[in-house]
Amino acid sequence: MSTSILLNSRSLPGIPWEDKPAGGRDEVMWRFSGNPVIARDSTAKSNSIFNSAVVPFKDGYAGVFRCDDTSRRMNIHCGKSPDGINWKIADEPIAFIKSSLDIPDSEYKYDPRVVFVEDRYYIIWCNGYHGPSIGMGYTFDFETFYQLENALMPYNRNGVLFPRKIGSNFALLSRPSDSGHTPFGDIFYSESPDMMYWGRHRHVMAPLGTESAWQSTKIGAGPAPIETTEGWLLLYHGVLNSCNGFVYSFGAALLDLDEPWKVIARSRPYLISPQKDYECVGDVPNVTFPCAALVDGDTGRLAVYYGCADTVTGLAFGHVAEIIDFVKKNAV
Ligand code: BMA
Repeated sequence: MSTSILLNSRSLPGIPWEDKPAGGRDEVMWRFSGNPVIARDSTAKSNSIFNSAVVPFKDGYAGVFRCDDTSRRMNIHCGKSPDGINWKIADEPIAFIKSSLDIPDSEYKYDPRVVFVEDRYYIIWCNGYHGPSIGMGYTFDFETFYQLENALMPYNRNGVLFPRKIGSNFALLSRPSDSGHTPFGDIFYSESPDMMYWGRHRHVMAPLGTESAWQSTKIGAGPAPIETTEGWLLLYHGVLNSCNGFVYSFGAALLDLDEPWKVIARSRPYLISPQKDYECVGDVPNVTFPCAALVDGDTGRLAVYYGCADTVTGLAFGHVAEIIDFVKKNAV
């Protein structure tokens, strides 16, 4: 396996990993045999833990987890793990310190992403402010958390930062939406010099038609894009509107390194779709929703954390080089 295609990925020898199971169909991504890796009741009051973000931290891992409680309030909690598999998630939500006093209170928080950029871990989430908007905060140590101004106005979801500046600006993907369950949605790109004022908005990708129906209703960025010599590898979810409601799968695209709103290639087939019981049965059936990816810069191993049926968290594995190959060979 050539691994030289990864750029700026640190070595992560302890990445959660299982080899591809022998036999069966030769799939590009395969699931952890211990799925779901995080159960719905892993905190004292959680109804469900899903659509959550994990990063390497110190000798292990830290994360920000979407925990809906038994009043079905949506919030985000901090968690730590020595191995990325066994997690201790705080019973109480993160108490953000507002970086300026007039930052409005959040009505709710959900679907976090965590991305290390320059000197700190940024947290991006769907923030309740007269509807869903793009909330933003940071931490240095996963002990103290600071909340910044909302990056974008409502209605918007699926805010995902790039792990480095593009030119001299921070860069963000997002998915403008409506106040409800949004039967449409394209991915857009924005830049900011200071993490406060965002502009230079560019269109990245739209849903596709019947030739790739898993992504025919709406799409949204998943984990932070992964930098490779072939472009930014972006895992993203796509939604199909069936007679029984939305079905969330995920696939991958390659974006231009210098102008990431330019799509180099995009896969027609999905990588993972809801097929296992824990992906098909839960509070919202038929959802696989990736929010985080760990990469080992030495081996090119990839471990993706994804929400399952809006109830539990799953883990799936693949090799970056094979996924890129898959995207190119099966490009729309
Ligand atoms: C979206 C968000 C996600 C959720 C998905 C499927 O609008 O609410 O958190 O996983 O719907 O229910």
